[in-house]
Amino acid sequence: MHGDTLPDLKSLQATHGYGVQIKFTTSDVGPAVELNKRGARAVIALAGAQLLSWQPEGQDDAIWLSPDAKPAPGKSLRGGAPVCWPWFGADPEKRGRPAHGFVRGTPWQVLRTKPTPSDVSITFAFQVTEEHHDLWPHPARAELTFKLSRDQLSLDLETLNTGTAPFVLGQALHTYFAVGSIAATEVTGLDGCTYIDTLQNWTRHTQQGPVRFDGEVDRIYLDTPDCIEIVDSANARRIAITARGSRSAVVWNPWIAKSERLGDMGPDGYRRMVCVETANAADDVVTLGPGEAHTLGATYRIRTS
Ligand code: TA6
Repeated sequence: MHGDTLPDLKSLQATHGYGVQIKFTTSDVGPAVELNKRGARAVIALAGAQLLSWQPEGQDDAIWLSPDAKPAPGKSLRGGAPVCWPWFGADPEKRGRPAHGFVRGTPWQVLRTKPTPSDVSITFAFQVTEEHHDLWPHPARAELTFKLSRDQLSLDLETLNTGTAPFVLGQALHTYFAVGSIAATEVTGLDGCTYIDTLQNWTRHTQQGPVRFDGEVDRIYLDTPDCIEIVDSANARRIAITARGSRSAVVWNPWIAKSERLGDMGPDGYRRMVCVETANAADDVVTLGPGEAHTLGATYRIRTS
């Protein structure tokens, strides 16, 4: 898939659709694919292969999407799970390239779909080509697989270095989770971790206890454990995040002033979301040699006990 054209939904349905389990459709925010499995549902925008919604069986949506989300070429929708690749955050080379890389909001190719008795999956691909050379001169391919089962959703982002020189890869699954009230939300599992506080001049600190929110939080946690949990007390549920190929995680809530600057968080949107991003960021970026591959993965599961 090259250029900015999105594929024809009819041909995608004919090639990759599968009854109610895999349906290509139009959504309020552009062409998307809907996955359904044993009472669970996920919706993914074709632009940027951006997760928009995930409802495990019997649960309300666990993904937050701004009511003001508007599609724009090369930009992600506010909310869902934008893919930050092949760098996280501001342009590491300070050349004025877009923050969080250049694959958000651009069409990814649908590579394959696969229903099984217990789950349904779809794989998207992004091929770096000559047209991206000014942005990123390294031949590479990214493949993002979503796998939905009754009570879990997995995202696995594999990067292959198809060139002849090594490159440094930074990335994140920049997921906006829905919570009942940010003031009654904690993130656990990070106690004792070092974090870089981007709001305190990128200085390093040690996390004491759960992460709580009474203002803007924008931190990159390092040497993170496999499992982090969002304790959503207002909804009497926890969202368990199990990471793969990652030892860093970003925790972000824009709060009031930043939400106003962003302008697309919707009225008081910050109260009902928290980003916990499974990443390879800061000290945790990955160097890929020619022909080498790395997978960044996350599995989400709701716990109510
Ligand atoms: O992951 C946190 C962060 O880097 C914040 O600093 C904020 O900029 C957020 O990402 C959203 O970035 P975006 O480019 O989507 O507005």
